[in-house]
Amino acid sequence: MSQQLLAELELILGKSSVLTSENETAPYLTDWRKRYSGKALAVLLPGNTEEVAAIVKACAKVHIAIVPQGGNTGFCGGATPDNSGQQVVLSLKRMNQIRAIDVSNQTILLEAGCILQVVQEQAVSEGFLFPLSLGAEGSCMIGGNLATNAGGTNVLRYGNTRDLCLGLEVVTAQGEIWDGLKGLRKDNTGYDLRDLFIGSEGTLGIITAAVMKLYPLPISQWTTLVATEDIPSTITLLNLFQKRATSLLTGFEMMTQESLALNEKHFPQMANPLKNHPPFSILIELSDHESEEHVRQLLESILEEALEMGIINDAVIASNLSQANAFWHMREHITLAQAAEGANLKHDITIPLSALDRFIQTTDRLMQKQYPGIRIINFGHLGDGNLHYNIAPPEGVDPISFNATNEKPIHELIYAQVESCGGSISAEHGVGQLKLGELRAHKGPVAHELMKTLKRALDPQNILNPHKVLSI
Ligand code: FAD
Ligand code: 2HG
Ligand code: ZN
Repeated sequence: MSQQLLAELELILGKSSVLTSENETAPYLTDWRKRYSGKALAVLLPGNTEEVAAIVKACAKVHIAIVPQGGNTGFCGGATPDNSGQQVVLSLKRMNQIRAIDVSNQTILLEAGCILQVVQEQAVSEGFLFPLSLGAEGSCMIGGNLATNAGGTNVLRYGNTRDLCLGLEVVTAQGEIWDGLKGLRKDNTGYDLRDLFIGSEGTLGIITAAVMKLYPLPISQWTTLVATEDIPSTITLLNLFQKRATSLLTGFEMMTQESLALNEKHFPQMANPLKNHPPFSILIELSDHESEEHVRQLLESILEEALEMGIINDAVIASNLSQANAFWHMREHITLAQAAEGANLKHDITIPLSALDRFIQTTDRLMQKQYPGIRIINFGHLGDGNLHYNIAPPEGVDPISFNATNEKPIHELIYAQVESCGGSISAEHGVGQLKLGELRAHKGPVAHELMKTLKRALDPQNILNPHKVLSI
């Protein structure tokens, strides 16, 4: 049966786009963190939407499950097949055409396999900003960004991927093509199908193309690194920037002393320019459409006010683009420093800003009490209330054996605090297979059952990315 399917897939795609040998398929079978590995009947590389539809029809006929994959940078194992060797991985990487830029509508129509950085660069070359920005932008793809509703560093000004999307083209679990690419800013014709597919992590449909919003390119961006003593003063600082800079505030990122110490251990060239290793280093970006002078003066004046209020101790303003980039590299390298240090436990959470201090104080205390010497690598998009509250074992302890014993109770401890503070267990990375077990408790039985009802209705054979997000 498998041989028959492979022959049919080769007819649809051509032999060279059906990968079956071990060395060709290997890069698609393990995730970025090297936490999940699987096997696949084949890795398929369709070149257009009709081919995707034909693949789904062929697989549906023989009940073979399909795992969609973009850049394979996801953190929750959503793009990795199981171990049965009976699933196919469908990589969108060959579908990487930017189909059109509509200058009047300020939109870009592109295929799911476009690499995010290529989209950003294309937008700039046409005088626009495509604001989605994240550390993996050199390899993640727009279809993956949509399927995970990715966040990143510009969310507090432009929203997450969902907010940037005006339309989708999707191949359904029956192999039908839904053309929802009108790109309208208003469309109240019943249920919002677009929003259903965004963030569904390949479990409801395969995204093949999208219409995304573009924005005017700012004239000038200014970046500063600021030292704060504690979370309450950091939030007062955020509120001050929100009040005085309003929509000019495009980034507000937090890095703890421990996060930057780990960075410096693995990347000594990335020393914190702020003096005396402050408890919190805050990276703030303003983007202006008026003039360089206007934004610089505004930034200096807000920082002066913050100093007078006693909510910051020190500040460094990037004097040129390369210094601003160095600040951003420092922020983005924390993930890489953690990877270099060894396996770690990720908690990508959101907490209402009003409960953030309580969350950190209580959780830090409980963690240290329960696991003396534990390393809490806490950083993230503080402007969105989104913490990457990551955990590494005490210095010198083997992470693999530590995690084998302690992963579950650590997740439970942290997620209990997230719940009690009214937060979410996934701010931006999604659920995949990593948080499958926790989702039911977190969503509550009614929401969880509604999700299952949708999944059964749209994919009754359960062939689209089964056992990801939901286990049915
Ligand atoms: P993949 O990893 O290939 O897939 C992710 C999920 O989407 C899987 O479930 C897959 O089945 C599904 N999928 C992929 N393509 C499609 C499609 N066309 N149709 C349907 N389903 C599909 N994430 C953030 O949100 N914010 C960050 O700041 C951030 N920073 C990161 C930094 C680094 C260094 C790394 C490695 C990752 C980071 N991520 C971040 C996580 C990751 O980059 C995002 O989740 C990204 O959106 C995944 O895109 P991808 O193309 O790699 O998707
Ligand atoms: C970021 O904000 C990413 O840099 C990665 O979401 C977070 O490594 C992480 O846990
Ligand atoms: Zn993040």
